[in-house]
Amino acid sequence: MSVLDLQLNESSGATTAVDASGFGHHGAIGRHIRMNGSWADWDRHPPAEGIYYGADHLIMVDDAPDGSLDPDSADFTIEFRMRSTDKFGNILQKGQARAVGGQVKFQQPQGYISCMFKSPQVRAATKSKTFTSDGQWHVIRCERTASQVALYVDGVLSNRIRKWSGNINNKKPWTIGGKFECDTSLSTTGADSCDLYPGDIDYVRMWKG
Ligand SMILES: [Ca+2]
Ligand SMILES: [Ca+2]
Repeated sequence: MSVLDLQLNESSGATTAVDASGFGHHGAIGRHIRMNGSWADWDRHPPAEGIYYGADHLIMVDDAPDGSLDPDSADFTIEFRMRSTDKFGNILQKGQARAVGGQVKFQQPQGYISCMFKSPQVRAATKSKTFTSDGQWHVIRCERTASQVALYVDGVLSNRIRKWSGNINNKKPWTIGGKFECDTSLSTTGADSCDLYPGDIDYVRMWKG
């Protein structure tokens, strides 16, 4: 079942990313993000910059009280279309390292997209064998099932880890474009960078079960 369908086709200046899934999981569009009617464009803030922008650099979708945006123990698939030329940034995540209930995260260390599902008990992460920060559009799809986490790039299986990733349900929002709890002037955040994503995202879709 589709639980999130952000087409990101909003016009310039829009502040709400409409969810077409029917669940009403609309996103809040931060000020850094330029919408153009077709996709969303994030500006560039390297980790070394060290400035905390809060929600300005993010599209945030609140946690759903009914759990529909959490994997729980179910099959869970995430797909998005992205274009980037930088080798850093967290594209999409629900929760950070210290989140109670686990987390889900996509990042692109060295320009290779990775997908991680982490429950309180076990972590399953896999990294693309395809260089994804080459300035071309890529469809990234990560399928979490009872037996594996499988990562597809442009419809082709790129890598997988054959491992159950457990029961994941936290109270955190989905953040598109980086972390939210990452003000490094605070000792409590547990983050050394906001890992702000520079690039474009055409859409984000999720399915549960
Ligand atoms: Ca939740
Ligand atoms: Ca779009």
